[in-house]
Amino acid sequence: MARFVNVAIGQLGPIARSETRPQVVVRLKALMHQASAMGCDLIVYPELALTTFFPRWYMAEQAEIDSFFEREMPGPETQPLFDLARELGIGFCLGYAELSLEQGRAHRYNTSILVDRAGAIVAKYRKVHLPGHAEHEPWRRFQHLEKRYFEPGESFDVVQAFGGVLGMAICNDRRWPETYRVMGLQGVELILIGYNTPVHNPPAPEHDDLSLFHNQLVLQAGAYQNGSWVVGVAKAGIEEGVDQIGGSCIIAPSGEIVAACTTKGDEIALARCDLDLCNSYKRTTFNFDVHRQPSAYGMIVERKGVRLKADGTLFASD
Ligand code: CDV
Repeated sequence: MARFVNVAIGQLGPIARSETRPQVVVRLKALMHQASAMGCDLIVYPELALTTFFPRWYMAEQAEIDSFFEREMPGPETQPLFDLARELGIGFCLGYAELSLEQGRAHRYNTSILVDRAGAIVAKYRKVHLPGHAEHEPWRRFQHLEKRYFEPGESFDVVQAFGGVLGMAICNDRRWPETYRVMGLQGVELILIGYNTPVHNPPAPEHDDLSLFHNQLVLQAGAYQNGSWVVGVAKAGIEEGVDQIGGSCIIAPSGEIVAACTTKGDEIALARCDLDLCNSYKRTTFNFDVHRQPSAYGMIVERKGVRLKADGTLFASD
């Protein structure tokens, strides 16, 4: 039996700092209605999709920081999205800032959830690769304080859902091959990735002209090298004065882009993802059991950063 999942990109345009959760949920619901009319099974929203991208500001008061976090999911303001999903029989993937109380201590994560067609949360992912910096750096045109406001997540798990093996990653994770490979080793067939990517990279402005290219490059490589579908979804446009890339797209296991958004606003693009298209890649070129050589890859987990030999010329093995 064919395993098709009709996946919709639920790209968002900018969210102003003054925009409330209920106002954003109205936009998310409008996208869900459009996706439903197009025969969608699963709609994917961006990273931190309920508020403006708040790590761009240094905030000293924890209460102000916490105003961007969700203490429950669904909560009263997000419940209408879950209700609509159940009514329409559509699943969704949603990024948000999670405040979780664990043994009396508060923990804050940059999180995505996968919700099934019945409105039940079937998987939660906490962003592993947190970019940016932990201290206020006033020389930047805008801050990127994810390392200050979030703790990193700990794993890339996959889940059986929508008739296949699904995984999630968030924004900066998509630039790291380890993200895809850890899920690839669990047989992932569909990877859902929301992002907020400013065009301007303060520490490396020479990359600015390449930001859309780098987005496609890593999403396409991750898909092909692991024989998986990949869905990349932007929060795009000029948000509080910061221009964020669009470039939302769906990539087949061949590495080809099969659907893409064309604006930097709220927009749907949809692809019929045949999960069985993964098979020919997973069984041939990227048959891990046959071709991988893990004994040669030890440094990947033993070493965090680059180590040079004392003469500085060659990579050393420990
Ligand atoms: N939200 C992100 O993770 N953004 C990063 C930016 C800071 C480079 C990204 O990798 O797109």
